Amino acid sequence: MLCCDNMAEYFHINTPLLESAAMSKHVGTTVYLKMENFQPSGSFKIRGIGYLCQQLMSESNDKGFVCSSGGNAAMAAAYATQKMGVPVTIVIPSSTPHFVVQRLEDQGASVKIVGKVWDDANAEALRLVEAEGLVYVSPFDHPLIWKGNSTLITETATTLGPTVRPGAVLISVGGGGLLCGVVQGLKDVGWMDVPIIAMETVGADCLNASVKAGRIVTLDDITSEAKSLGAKTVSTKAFEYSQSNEVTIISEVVTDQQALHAIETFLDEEHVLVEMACGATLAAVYSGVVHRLQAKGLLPLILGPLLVIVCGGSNIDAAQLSVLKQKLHKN
Ligand code: PLV
Repeated sequence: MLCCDNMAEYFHINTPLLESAAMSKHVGTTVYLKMENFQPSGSFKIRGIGYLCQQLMSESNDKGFVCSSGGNAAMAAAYATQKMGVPVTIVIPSSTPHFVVQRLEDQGASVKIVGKVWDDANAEALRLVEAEGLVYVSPFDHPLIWKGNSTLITETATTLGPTVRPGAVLISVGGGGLLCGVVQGLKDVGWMDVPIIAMETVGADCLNASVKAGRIVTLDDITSEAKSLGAKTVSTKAFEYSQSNEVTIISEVVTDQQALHAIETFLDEEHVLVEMACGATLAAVYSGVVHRLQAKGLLPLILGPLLVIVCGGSNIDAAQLSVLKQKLHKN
């Protein structure tokens, strides 16, 4: 479905903001879930990627776009380009589940599987830009993506109304496009004092490693099963925000087991299946990260409503969930 604002048509929808009684009980304050899993393409990615594709449409000529992805940016790019009638080549690593390839092809995208992790696929996408003159679509690193992603927060502020202000925002971090969008959205609505809890998994923790080192570091490998968080290097803008005084970003890491436990609990309690990348966010509630931050004095003991960005993700189905259970419960 295409929606309209007063300026232009865009591809994302206004998603539900649900109060969760079960999660509120876990964390001891009201929890609002921003249900980005309901977006066309299955994740928040359509906000930024859809907006970027629209804005770059005139540059694409008849050659089209090339998008590197862990899976969800690809789903968004395939959706947007199909609506626009522009060809797209998607480059994904072998770690993206095969059923995603089928879904991308069903939407008319040409799919190339290159390398083991997203950074390998991205190198091939950049080569195609040079060799074939395709227009590059990054999954997270572009100001237009951040602008598109910022609508998540402006939309939430409109839904909550002027009297409600979150105590904190919980998100996942891959390359940092969601983080940059959320910071921009907080600026737009005057919520810059609202802390962001930026979640990653062990082995896909490029922001956390950089925050600890005080400089941008590149991970040797992606060892987490949360492949959609698997950028080896965080974007410069996201790192800069983590170091700046204008916004509070608390970088936290959970294990794959905690992320898996979170998606299982979310499925049981909310009846929604999301992927591991989103499980990292949810684990902050289910595995007590928020409580720990309160105990350390990094968050107030009496915390305002927690805004949880349910980023969603298509790299999961019942069979994939069983595979993850077997892999991770053995360890
Ligand atoms: N996934 C990107 C990057 O992968 C992609 O290509 O799909 N939650 C979900 C469900 C995601 O798919 C992603 C990013 C994130 C969170 C993190 O967003 P980011 O990259 O903007 O920090 C390698």
